[in-house]
Amino acid sequence: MTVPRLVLPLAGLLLLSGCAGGRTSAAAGPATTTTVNLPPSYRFDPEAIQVPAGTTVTWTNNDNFTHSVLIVGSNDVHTMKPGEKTTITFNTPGQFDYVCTFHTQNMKGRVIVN
Ligand SMILES: [Cu+2]
Repeated sequence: MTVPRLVLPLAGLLLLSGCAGGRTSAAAGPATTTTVNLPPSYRFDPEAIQVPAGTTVTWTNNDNFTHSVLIVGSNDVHTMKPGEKTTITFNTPGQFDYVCTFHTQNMKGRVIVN
């Protein structure tokens, strides 16, 4: 007996669609990355990241307004005009919340250092 022509390709399609069904959990927790983007408008993306101790994190202001990064509890304001970057090195494990000093109500972020 021969296998009907359509059965094997169809089985392949079903397998593929089964694999694509799972959703990634990008929004569930801090992203593992060393770069934070400031896209238009007024936000840090991703808002929360996690890095190992000793990591230098880079923020890039791709918005059309001046923003800044101020680690809560420090006095070191890192101001970025449109197109500018700033970096902060995190040597101590812990949770570091930060704000944009120009838009403290809207722009908040967090760096978790492991
Ligand atoms: Cu801002």
